[in-house]
Amino acid sequence: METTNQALLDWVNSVAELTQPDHIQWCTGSVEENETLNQLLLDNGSFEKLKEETHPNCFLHLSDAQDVARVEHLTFICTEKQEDAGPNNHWMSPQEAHAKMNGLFAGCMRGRTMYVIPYCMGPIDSPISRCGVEITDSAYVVQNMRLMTRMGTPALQRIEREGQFVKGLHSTGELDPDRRFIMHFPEELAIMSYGSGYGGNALLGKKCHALRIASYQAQKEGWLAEHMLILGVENPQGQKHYVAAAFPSACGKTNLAMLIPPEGYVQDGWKITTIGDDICWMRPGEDGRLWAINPEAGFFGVAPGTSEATNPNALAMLYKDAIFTNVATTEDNQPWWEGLDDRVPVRDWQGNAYTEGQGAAAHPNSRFTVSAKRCPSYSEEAESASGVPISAIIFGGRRENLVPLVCEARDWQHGVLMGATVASETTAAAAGAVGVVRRDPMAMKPFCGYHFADYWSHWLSFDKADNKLPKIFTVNWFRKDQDGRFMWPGFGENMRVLEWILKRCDSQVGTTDTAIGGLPDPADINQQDLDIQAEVLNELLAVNVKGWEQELTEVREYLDGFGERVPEALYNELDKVKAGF
Ligand code: SAT
Ligand code: MN
Repeated sequence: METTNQALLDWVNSVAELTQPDHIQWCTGSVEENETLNQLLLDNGSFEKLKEETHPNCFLHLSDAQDVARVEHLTFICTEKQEDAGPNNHWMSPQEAHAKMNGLFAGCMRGRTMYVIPYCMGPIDSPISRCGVEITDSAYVVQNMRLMTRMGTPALQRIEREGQFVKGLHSTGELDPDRRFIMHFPEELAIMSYGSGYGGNALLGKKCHALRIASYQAQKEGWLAEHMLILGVENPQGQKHYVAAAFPSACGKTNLAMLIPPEGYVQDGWKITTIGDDICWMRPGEDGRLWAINPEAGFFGVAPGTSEATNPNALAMLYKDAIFTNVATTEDNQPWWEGLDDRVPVRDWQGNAYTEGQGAAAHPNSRFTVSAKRCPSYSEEAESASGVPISAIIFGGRRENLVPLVCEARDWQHGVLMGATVASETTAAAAGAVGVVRRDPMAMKPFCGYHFADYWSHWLSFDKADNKLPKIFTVNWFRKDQDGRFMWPGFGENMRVLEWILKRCDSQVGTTDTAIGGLPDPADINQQDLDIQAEVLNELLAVNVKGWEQELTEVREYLDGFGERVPEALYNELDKVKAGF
């Protein structure tokens, strides 16, 4: 018997009966297990070894060309009542979904090994953490889960102590897009995913558990499961603040989480530490502040654009013990992607010979997987059982126009409206058109496991007298001028905006109050060594009244789309903004 938890044992047995694997392997997380699976993946061609001298213990995985991103149109929330899933989700009844999935899973692991991966999302000893078990027939998934979660024996022991776990069943199936579904059963704390081996579709601890299922649990239990990075900022006086920031996929969360401040800041003694780059679970502590953990233990980051200039910390962690998915390779078999450097790769992400000028060599959503411990800026606080107290929450998006560089909400309620209505241009992280503006509330559009209107009510419910809630801000690093050039330098220079935000948290600077919120006086943004013209900064911090009136009309229509469940408070806030012009 592999576990003392009867429910787990029964479930594993019933899955084996359904899927008919040749072997069942319970994953312990041991070093030998890691080595054996790497060897197996090398032997069956799923892994290729990268150059050992420059990239020890690094592997390349090239996926099926049709399986390179999350598939939102095939992702379902299966609640008993359709309205509980909300218009923000595709819905299927649990009965229909189970029938469909049981059909797909029947006998699908014949000739394969079924891996049972107990995992813990968050530090093993944290009360905020939650456990799950993923069953999969993909050794690639096991190796990614090993880097992304705390998996194996310690997680199983916690499950045996607590009795509770999320059940995730995954098979790569035939990788046929017509036989691909990602089903969530929040009421059963269960996930079933078939037909894809790609990150967010297959590493079930990540978006499926830590966001879709966890957001549902969080609403019932009074906490928040969010698509946010968490970073620590230490000022020259040694005071530490923690910031949580929500951005849609592939909008620079990893870069912001690992930011290296401009030279002058470093000399003055500013420091940024990384807690997480994608997911944040937070709850009010006894002191009324929101305390947050990163439920993950690794990074599944977008490779293209990652370079010595944009994210030196990320680059530093990618020379050892990493998995690269769908990147290109150089002549001497090093991983390569657009934006890394000016070498020309010889093989593209599909394994074909590549010559210069043939377009992108790495897939735009190619990824690296690496343990967080490899990151030079990774903070010890990320392992803290109590989490870290959050001083500021940031909502961001990718908007060429209109949205200012930074703007502060008047209060929590206004901040919830800001978060609920942020929009962003779409990226390659999801299948579908790139560059289309869509509203992406709290960057949770593809990840909220229930009705958005109920989610906003849940956010509003934290506004209680005893809570000392973070201040809320919006940011936009992506404004462009008439010639299509970025107006703000971004990356490390975003430190200047963070500094302003923290000064606001400590009441050291004021704001210019406008209808849309509090904007900085440009003089309060540190411009030392910054190459930006005064008019450009002024424009980044200006309110385009006409543009905002149009935006507000669209925002109202958007809220209306969620029907009667939309909290009145959001409409009141919207009226306040409108009345402010
Ligand atoms: O969904 S993934 O976790 O694979 C990546 C992302 O979209 O953030
Ligand atoms: Mn993400």
